Amino acid sequence: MVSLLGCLETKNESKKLAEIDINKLPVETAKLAHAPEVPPPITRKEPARIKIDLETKEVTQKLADGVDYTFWTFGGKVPGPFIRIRRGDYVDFTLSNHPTSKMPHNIDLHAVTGQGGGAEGSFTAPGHSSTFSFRALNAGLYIYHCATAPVGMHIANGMYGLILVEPEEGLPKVDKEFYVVQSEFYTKGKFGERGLQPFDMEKAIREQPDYVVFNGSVGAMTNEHALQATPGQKIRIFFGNGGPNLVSSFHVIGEIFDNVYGEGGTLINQKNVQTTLVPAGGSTMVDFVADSPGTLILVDHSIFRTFNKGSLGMLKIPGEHNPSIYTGKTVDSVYLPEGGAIQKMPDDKKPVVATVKTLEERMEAGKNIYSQNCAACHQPAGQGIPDVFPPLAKSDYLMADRGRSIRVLKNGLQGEVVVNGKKYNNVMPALSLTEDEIASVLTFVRGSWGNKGDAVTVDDVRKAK
Ligand code: HEC
Ligand SMILES: [Cu+2]
Repeated sequence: MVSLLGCLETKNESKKLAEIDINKLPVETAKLAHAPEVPPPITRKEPARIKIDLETKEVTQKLADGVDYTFWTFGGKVPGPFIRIRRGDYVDFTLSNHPTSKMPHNIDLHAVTGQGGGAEGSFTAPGHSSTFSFRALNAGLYIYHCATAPVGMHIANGMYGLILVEPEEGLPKVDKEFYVVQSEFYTKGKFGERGLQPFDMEKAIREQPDYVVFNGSVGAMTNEHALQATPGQKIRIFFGNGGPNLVSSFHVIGEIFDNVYGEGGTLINQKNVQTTLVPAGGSTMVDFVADSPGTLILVDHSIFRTFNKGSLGMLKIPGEHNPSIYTGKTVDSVYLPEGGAIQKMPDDKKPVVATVKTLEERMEAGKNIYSQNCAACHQPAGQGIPDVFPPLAKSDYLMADRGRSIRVLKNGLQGEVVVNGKKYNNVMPALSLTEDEIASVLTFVRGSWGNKGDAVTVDDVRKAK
């Protein structure tokens, strides 16, 4: 009964919020902050109309010492910026996709009540902008992420961040707020292997990351980048888990959380907590007082991730070390990452590749490969996006030259091409598909959506140079 009443109340409140005339609201531009910073608390007592501009950009940056990675980002960094609004605010959200992007992107904000959390209204091809608006009906701390297919890949490449919707009365005041997001990276090379590391889809599907990190890279919050506080300060950590796969056992070595806002809701649902569970695509808020000077260590207490994969951050509280609370070995000797080398398993067995034989099997396999690898750009029914991604449905370019279409898939394509009388001048990346996969996907696209081509065999693919 009580819960039913509660539920009805929330409904009525949401209705009231939705009735506020958006044209009478004061207009503001949202203040965004990059991790570990948090924009200041909102002091407004009334809702506002908030303008948010976010840019998606693909950038190559450091993942660990000596290791680079091409991140797909919101705002040029991982995680994307912290967004802070107030319940009842009406948000005009513009997503711009940088012209140098290879991929279309969008945004699903878990704070949005509406189709795809905004994903549908924000789907944006490179060099374009999209705007949609939403009302913040629920307070809480929410993940946002890209939801363009293949969704897992966009998240795995760095596309997530946090949006805080403050309750009308605000959150209890603290002295210092930090923004931390955990996530995993899946690379072709093992942990620490030097150079520019590409994304590894196989490992991502198996949920076996090489890196588990806080704020986008190994060491983003250690040593000279450590978080700083002074003794006695009340501290709040806004903690998100971008995933894409792992659940975090968030713990701060040397502290106890006085308050936990479980799963990023607005209720303090537990006090005096050691480790709190944060689901993938979820969040938490924790409050504690930095009572004792020293270096607190933020970890995922699934502990191999911390010592071998990077999920380690530091919060330094200067002052005289208090040996009755924190003694023994120094931090550096205890927490020196051991690396991933010892984790290699013997792999002397070769995988058995399932061979596709009949035309039906080829079409079926090709359809799957298409939806996972091509649909994000060429669109689910092969219709393409004007000026950016050429159509495959009824494409004269595709159908005119079988060998050429095989080469497009083997090597990628750039420079000007003319498809059905329209010019395109973009980049199609080489997708590193196997010969078998190329045969299947080409058989599928050349035999679908009104295209009437013959099957492409592995032998054809092998011969095309
Ligand atoms: C990242 C976006 C992207 C992905 C993913 C992608 N393509 Fe393309 N594709 C392009 C672009 C851009 C062009 C045009 C390149 C140019 O302008 O030179 C293109 C061109 C083509 C063409 C030749 C032009 C035409 O319309 O016939 C074919 C065929 C093609 N792609 C097939 C595929 C297939 C099959 C897949 C999946 C296995 C795929 N593409 C995945 C972006 C993409
Ligand atoms: Cu994306």
